[in-house]
Amino acid sequence: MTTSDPLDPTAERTLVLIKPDAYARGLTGEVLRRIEAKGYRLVGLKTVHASHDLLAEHYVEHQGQSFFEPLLAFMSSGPLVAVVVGGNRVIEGVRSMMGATNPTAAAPGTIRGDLGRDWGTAAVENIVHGSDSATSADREIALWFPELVVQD
Ligand code: D4T
Repeated sequence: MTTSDPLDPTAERTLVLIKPDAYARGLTGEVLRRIEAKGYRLVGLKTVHASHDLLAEHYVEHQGQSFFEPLLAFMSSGPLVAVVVGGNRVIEGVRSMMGATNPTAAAPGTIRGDLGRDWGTAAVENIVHGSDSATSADREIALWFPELVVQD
């Protein structure tokens, strides 16, 4: 049982995106259920139909890759659910729950391994995003949830 307050702005947080494939397939609840069942807390949550500009900023590190535009087209193809998740070592924990990027290769038991598959599309549709470091989490939370960022 964690003793830290997940709404404490100094507690570790990560950004999770429940991607448009999962939203369209009605899997939002299942992904949230797994995160909550693991013991993490939902700090902020919203349904967003993301713009090309927001997604280009979110995925800026992939600019120039062949999959960049297909990825943005997929991610803006319908609503997604953006979630700030809190808890000790939550960044690492959510990445572990997600499984490998390629849903065919993702281990059974992981979110991508259990719920995702290859649909033969130009961009990998893999159910969920989670920040990969504390630096990424801070940047991504500021992008998707500016209202949660505490100014110094
Ligand atoms: P995200 O960022 O969505 O949590 O995924 P990962 O951290 O697991 O994977 P990533 O940053 O390498 O890729 C970001 C995003 O791009 C899609 N993608 C990736 C794709 O469509 N084609 C590709 O060849 C790769 C490598 C999937 C996830």
